[in-house]
Amino acid sequence: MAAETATWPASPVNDYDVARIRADFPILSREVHGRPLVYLDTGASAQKPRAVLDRMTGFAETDYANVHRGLHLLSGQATDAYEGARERIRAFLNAGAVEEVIFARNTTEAINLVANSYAGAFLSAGDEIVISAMEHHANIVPWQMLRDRLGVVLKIAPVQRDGRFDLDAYADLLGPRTRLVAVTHVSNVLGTVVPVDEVIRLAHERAVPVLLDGSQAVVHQPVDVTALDVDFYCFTGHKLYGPSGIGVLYAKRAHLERMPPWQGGGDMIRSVSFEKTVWNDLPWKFEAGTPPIIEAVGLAAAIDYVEAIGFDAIARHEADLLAYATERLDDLPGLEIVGRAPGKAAIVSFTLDCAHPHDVATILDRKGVAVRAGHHCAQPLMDLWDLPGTARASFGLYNTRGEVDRLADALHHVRRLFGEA
Ligand code: C6P
Repeated sequence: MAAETATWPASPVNDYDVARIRADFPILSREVHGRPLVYLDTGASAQKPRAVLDRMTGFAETDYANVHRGLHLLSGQATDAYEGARERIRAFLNAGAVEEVIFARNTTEAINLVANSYAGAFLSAGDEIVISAMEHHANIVPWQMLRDRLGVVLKIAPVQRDGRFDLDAYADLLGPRTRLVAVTHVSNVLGTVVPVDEVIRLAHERAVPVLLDGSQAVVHQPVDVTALDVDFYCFTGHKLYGPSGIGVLYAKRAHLERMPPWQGGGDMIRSVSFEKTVWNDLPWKFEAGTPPIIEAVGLAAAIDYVEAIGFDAIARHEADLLAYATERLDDLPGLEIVGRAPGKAAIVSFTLDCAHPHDVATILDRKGVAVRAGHHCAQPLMDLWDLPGTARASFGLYNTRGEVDRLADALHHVRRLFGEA
């Protein structure tokens, strides 16, 4: 079996009205250092359309109250809006039931929930968890904490130097002690789309459950958790053109029913006495304390917004941007793109031989171009590949070819400044 990668749909864009879409994002009309902003850091966090901002403000102005607690009208309306958002997310992921959709603060918290509750309860010393070499720290550190607590063993599936996930090597890691696979769906550094169908199939053949970190995936294409048959799927609202402070854990009901709660407090209980507490039903068993109410409503609005444009159109537009950016950046002497897996998402990490990634990002910023630089919370990958970090341009549904030109021009400027080493 060769190393493989999955592929986004891609064909030329002609009917995509990017100017109209940009008009939906108030921040995109601002200037940075006296120049029009070129925002190429959507992989870190996406900008928010007016529809999301208005929905959140409108809800706060007229409908806001705490949920599940009050008998008054507003609390009932807020509860309906909050639970309505859960249903919206269920439909977005094509989950079987709303009980399988848990709100968390972000992907990081969703993964910590699974690590503490599922793995904390059902794994023991010597059990193995398979992750990959291109994981974000959010999908490394919780398992390391569990390793220190329980003595579980972490196995690392390698990534090929061009960024492809190595399915053969991954399959070889699955053994009699493997109890969980936890890998990213799309790499935030390399843009690699992991062949998750195969990852899941191979794990399920051995009755091993799979967690996917969908942070960088749900923003580029529809995800169907039922068709994937994935056990746990996590994503974060702020990368999906929604607010920060909210994320989602999808989990199969059979797992959730067995799992103990991981945080205690209000809302996650049915009854409490000093002697005995009875947990609430799903999904609230995993939502202790006042949840991110306005943020849930905002996330539902973000999903409405993205789906109204349509993932087919977004994927085609982003594939066009990726192809154009790759072509322009390949023209730059001394620039090396890190991650060239076929069918990758619109994320371009690169190094320049004449300048450190931090210097690159600082100079680009002076030109109005916002990119991220550093280890991108994937330090083990940087160490493995002996990189000081990379600069990273990550594209969203509002970016344009003109912005790719601004990026390329600014990179030529960096080369001139640093003496074209
Ligand atoms: N990556 C980036 O610039 P949170 O912080 O929990 O919302 O998302 C964490 C996370 C988990 N997995 C992947 C694949 C991610 O890309 C991220 C966030 C940002 O790449 C910020 S570090």
